[in-house]
Amino acid sequence: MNFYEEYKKLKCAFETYLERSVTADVPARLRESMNYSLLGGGKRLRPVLYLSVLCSYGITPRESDYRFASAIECVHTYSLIHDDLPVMDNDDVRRGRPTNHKVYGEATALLAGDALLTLAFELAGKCAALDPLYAEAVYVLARNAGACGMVGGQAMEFSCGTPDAKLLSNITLLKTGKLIEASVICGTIAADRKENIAAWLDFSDSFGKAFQLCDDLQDIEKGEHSLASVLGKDNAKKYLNELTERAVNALDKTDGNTEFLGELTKAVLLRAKDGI
Ligand code: GRG
Repeated sequence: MNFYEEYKKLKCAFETYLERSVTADVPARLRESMNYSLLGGGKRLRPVLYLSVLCSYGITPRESDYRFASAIECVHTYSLIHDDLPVMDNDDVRRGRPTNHKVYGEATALLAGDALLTLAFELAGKCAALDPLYAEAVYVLARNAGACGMVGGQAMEFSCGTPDAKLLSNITLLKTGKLIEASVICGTIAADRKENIAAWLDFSDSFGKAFQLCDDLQDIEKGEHSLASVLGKDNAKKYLNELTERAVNALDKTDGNTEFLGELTKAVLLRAKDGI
């Protein structure tokens, strides 16, 4: 199986589980709005990262792992819905479709985001209730998603005017990096390989920075203020290559079979996510 086939297989197995996340007893319009964003495409990068860490240690993902991976995707989806709202980025289009609030209105979109964030911790909490191995992963997900993580990064972006390169890097570390870090570290915890956490932190640090830079580079022509625009296109590309190399090298120290993750890193960061 080549890399793209393997990615598709993991993504499909995950999506089959994800489809069951929002149960039929949720009020109809709220359920529709939640599923509009949760099941409306996306690369599923964070769940795939979580599942691939397990696979790197020869563990076939268990039902609890698909459940935990769904929790991570629920957090990601809520952040996108809220980020698109008029009070935040005011975006009309996401993944080539109208944003959630354009279809369901701002109140329902806000509630769909709230409900997805809550559902995330219902799913993650169920994993921990069934197996204490996941308890620390719930803590890591909460910590990285919240005020000291992703939400904190978003808050800094809104309150800092025009940030310089250092501040932009700090914002990225939190806003984009912390949920990627949580995906990788929760996978390490679920694999019961905490002795390898330092190497996975190294990997996720470089991956997270590079992922945001990659996104910045795709939008650089729009004239948005970003780390890529501050560094300039050529320097940003050079830095992206360096970070990608650092991420791939960090994988060597994780003590697992990381061939797939190495391919994933290069596909996401250097091939502009082609085929994913
Ligand atoms: C808490 C409201 C709130 C926001 C948190 C994550 C975030 C901050 C905002 C989302 C907007 C954004 C462009 C963030 C940068 C990270 C990023 C590139 C997100 C998009 O992730 P992908 O490419 O999305 O994995 P798909 O569509 O593939 O799921």
